[in-house]
Amino acid sequence: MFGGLKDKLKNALGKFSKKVEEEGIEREVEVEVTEEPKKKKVKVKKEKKKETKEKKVEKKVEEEFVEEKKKELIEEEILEETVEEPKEKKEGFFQKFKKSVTTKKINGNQFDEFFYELELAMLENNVAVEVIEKIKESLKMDLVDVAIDKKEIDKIVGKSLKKSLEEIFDVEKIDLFKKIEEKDGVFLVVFVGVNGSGKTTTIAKIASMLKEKKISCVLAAADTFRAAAIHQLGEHGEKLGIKVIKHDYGSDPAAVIFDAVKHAKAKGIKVVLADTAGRQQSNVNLVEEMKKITRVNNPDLKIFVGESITGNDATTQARSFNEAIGIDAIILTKTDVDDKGGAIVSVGFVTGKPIIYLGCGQSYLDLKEFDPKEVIDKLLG
Ligand SMILES: Nc1nc2c(ncn2[C@@H]2O[C@H](COP(=O)(O)OP(=O)(O)O)[C@@H](O)[C@H]2O)c(=O)[nH]1
Ligand SMILES: [Mg+2]
Repeated sequence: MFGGLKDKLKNALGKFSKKVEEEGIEREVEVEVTEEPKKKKVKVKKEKKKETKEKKVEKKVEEEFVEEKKKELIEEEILEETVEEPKEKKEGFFQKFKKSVTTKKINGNQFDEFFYELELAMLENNVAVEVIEKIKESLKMDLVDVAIDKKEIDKIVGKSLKKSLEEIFDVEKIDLFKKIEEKDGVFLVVFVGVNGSGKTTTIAKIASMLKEKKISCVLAAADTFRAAAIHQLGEHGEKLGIKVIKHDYGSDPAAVIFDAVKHAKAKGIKVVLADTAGRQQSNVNLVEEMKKITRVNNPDLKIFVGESITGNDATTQARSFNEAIGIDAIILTKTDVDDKGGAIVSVGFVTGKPIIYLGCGQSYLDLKEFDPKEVIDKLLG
């Protein structure tokens, strides 16, 4: 994951910083810098604090006792109540001193020119245009017409990029297992996505996780468009020892899911995982089918499954499914064979929906919880 994008980003970032350094307008200024005192000093202070902490407890008990007594005396009208003046604030922990630095400044035109390389690297690695624009705006805010310490250019550019990636991944999170636990009754998850994106395999992976956590489930073979799909889910069910509810090939998928939920209710089963057919997302019949499934069964969660390696296609598909039926979360598969990683960076931002898991292989255990921090570290590390 990210082999290509990581290298290209690093390269482009290096060039960007170098250009700012070479072509930015240079001037020397005096700035006020706030800095922590040397470590040794901090340690001594901490130890001192520790000592006073114990004393403080004693003091507190004493003060509480005095307060108690005071109250009694006030109540008995022996003492007049006095209001204590607040103590003056202590001086800050940080010290200030002045230092002379050589700064660089770049204007908007220079920025656009310098950013081009970075833009190209992202485009080549399937990062969506919206995401590139967002990164561009963030970097611009941090770097254009701002005096940057010449020695810190690399660091500042890297930090700004990291910050904008954090913002890009900042979509509302979903904890699948917490949601299941919170639901009173059967929890229905419907998986949608185009053919071959990995829906059936992902369902089997999640079923395996549920089994591991001792949460009962059944699978609904609602990809009735292809006989092989029903068979494929059946095989996973057999391997995992989990029941699969199926109808004949060509039957109504909404009815299959309805039956699976009915079965789960009757048997006290907690979760239903429903597979669906995936022709192209633009296919009108498919969209109508998805809408009917949603209308009839009112799923607790609609998860879009997309192939990470298809890059911008996965992003476009996610957007289409979201517009058609309103997805709640995303799982990207085949990240083990995706060297670019653009979809991982883009799909959540474009849809406003969280990626919850990444598929990273073909075995049941190859499903990783999505961790934006880890992704950012991998990308920029
Ligand atoms: N390498 C890899 N292959 C995967 C992953 N997820 C699914 N696949 C493979 O992708 C192919 C299509 O998956 P499938 O679940 O049938 O897709 P569906 O048509 O959406 O149900 C199968 O050969 C899977 O084994 C993954 O995370 N990594
Ligand atoms: Mg399938």
